Amino acid sequence: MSFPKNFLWAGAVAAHQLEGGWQEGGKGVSVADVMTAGAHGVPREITDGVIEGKNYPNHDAIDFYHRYKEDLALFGEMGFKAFRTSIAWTRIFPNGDDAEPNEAGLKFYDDLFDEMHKNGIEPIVTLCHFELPLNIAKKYGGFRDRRVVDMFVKYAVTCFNRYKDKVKYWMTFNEINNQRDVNNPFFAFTNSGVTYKDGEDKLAVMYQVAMNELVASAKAIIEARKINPNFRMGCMLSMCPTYPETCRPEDQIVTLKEMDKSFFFGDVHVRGHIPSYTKQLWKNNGWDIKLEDGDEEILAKGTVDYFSFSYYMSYVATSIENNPNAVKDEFVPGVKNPYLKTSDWGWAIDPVGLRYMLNVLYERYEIPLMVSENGIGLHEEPDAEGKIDDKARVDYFRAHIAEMKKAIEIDGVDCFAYCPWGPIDLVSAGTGEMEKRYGFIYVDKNNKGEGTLNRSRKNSFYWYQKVIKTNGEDLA
Ligand code: BGP
Repeated sequence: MSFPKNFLWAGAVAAHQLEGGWQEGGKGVSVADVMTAGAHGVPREITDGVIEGKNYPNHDAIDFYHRYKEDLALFGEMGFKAFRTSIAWTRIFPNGDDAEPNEAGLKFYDDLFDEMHKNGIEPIVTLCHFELPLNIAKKYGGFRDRRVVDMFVKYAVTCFNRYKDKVKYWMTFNEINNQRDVNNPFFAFTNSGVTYKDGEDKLAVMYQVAMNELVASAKAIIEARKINPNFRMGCMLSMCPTYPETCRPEDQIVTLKEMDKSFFFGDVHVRGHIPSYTKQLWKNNGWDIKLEDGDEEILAKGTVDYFSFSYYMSYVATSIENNPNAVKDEFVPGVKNPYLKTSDWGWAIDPVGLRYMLNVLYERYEIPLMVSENGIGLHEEPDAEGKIDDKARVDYFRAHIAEMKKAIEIDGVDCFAYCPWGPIDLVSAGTGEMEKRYGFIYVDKNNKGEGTLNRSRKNSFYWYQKVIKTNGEDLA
């Protein structure tokens, strides 16, 4: 019993959460650059442009822009086979609608991917990870506007052409299904550059925006295959398995419908057509979701080669209104799971849910799977000797990897890569904190932005190094 021989042990990050250098090399302002620091229970503020005196943690982040050589060497030391990062759209097309790409931005990623290869690390690249050009959000209302589809495709094609010999694994939109929650303005803005207007039917807008993105993704994938037939093209969804609170039949229906909100995105990406349950939902609500002539063929042709997903937690759904067990958290819907502990940020820790999710996805789609994010945010301080014994992180990963192993070895799931989120401490997306730490590598920087930015190895660094070295056999 073992992991496949060429299993990709990796790590995952996103440009805006670690690069910094927000105005360097001709970079434009992204949606991430106008989001202030928040905290658990304190939403990040989305400001109208960059306002003097506010704390925007993504502007400098952990300065990977200048320190990537040191960081990649550390990932190489851990034995990474692959590393998932994103290209900041605003480094390539600073405003999104520029006629020509920005050479300095293209050059930065040339150097970055070269450096990965030097360290024996295969790049896995997300094209759009919560970092659309702000200009697209302001001038076009984000992906509400069909013209943005072609802007994305132009950006994607520019990247495919430039990096066709350096990058094999691509994914189009990060956690594209987050926007299904229309009540949290964070998701529409980060996913699609959308701000809902007072009085509009948010769900109708969400489905239109989602369709525009799904068409953009499919178009990009069709173009990618012309540029290099060896590319492996993927999607990326946030998958939180939802369990019914009880065996009450009504709870099963609510749970099914809850999962369908995410499966809609996966079904279009993988199966290449809009599922019947979604078409019916549009019809029942009288929503006129517009597609252009030829879109259905595009969706059918531009399907993905692999399905990637982030896995952090599971949810619980209930059919009971005003259920007293409801969780009150902006990022956690539903009711509490009495069988699971939660992290300091209220996310249920559920390793078995990863095995369950891998099974559900593989049975549904029958294409290779990648766990493109998994990890736990912890409060951490170095001890008197400057060391960090992050046992809780090791426990978390040990349990999750063990369940992923069962999915592969016992259940026959074809999973080819595992990317712990934030192998190096970085700015959290949801709360904008530095001190929600995910890394195997500690970065000396606090929520106020103070610190030396020095990197140091936590205990989990050596543990993950051993896991990779033994191809997942030694999890002790
Ligand atoms: C996912 C995002 C990542 C990442 C991660 C952890 O939603 O794809 O960008 O940040 O979650 O979330 P957070 O940073 O809010 O702890």
